[in-house]
Amino acid sequence: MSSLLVPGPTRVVGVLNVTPDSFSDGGHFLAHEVAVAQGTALHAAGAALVDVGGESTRPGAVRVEVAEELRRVLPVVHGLVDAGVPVSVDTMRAEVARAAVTAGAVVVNDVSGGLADPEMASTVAELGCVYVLSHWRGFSDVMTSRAVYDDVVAEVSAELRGRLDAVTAAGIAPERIVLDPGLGFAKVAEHDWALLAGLDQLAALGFPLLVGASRKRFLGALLTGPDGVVPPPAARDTATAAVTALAAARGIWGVRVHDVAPSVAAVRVARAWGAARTPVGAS
Ligand code: PMM
Repeated sequence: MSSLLVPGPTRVVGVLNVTPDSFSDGGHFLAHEVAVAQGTALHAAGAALVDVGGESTRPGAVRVEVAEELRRVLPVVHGLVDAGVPVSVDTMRAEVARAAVTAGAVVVNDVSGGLADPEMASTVAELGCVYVLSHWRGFSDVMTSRAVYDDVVAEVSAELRGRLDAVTAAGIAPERIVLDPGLGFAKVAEHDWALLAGLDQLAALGFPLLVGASRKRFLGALLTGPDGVVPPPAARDTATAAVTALAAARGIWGVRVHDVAPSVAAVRVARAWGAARTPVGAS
């Protein structure tokens, strides 16, 4: 088993988007050296992994060419690997996954769960790295219209099960897989909350879980003031850390966040709380 997946406290995965248009940090880290410095800082703040992405997945985003995605991501992966930072690559493309893992990335984080690129599962199987498989129902241009469920937790579980069967049939070792409910991907706020509340049901699939709530729309909606003003993404970090604390208390494998330090603190709180708990009735 990869050392990344041995049981332990909830890992904090730092987000590093090298895109001009990601919803919360787009355009901030376009220069490669700035991106490497930011990734190194996320690691120093306690991120177990830094997740480098070169294609925005926000609703309505247009796809980038593979050459452009490689141009954005690869120098940053190289720079972080050289600096000793464990790297994950956030991509839906097998070609980018292969290049990044060859450059030293240890995780492929595919928000499409292998659906966007038919070569992804066999490529990851061959690379032998950890694979984050997310729940997904379509690219950014159609995902909002596909946010329709009768029982979101049951349907996401079943669809993840289907993807697990497909990617393991393509050769990915089950012990290298992490599942992610894909908050915000073909989901509206009520779905995101139901999935967070249903983490135990998702855990019953038998795989480590990663949750990416950081700065997402459902937190913006939650924090909207009486004046109707939705706080901007960067003003949602405290709420993100609260999600981390609650998710860590459920014992999940990891959280993917933009602002690492508050989530590292939240994981510690959840751990200390759990360790101090005495069974009811114990003297
Ligand atoms: N969310 C975004 C991008 N990548 N990867 C995983 N595994 N889970 C997520 O929820 C997720 C992701 C959304 O965009 P962002 O990079 O701006 O947070």
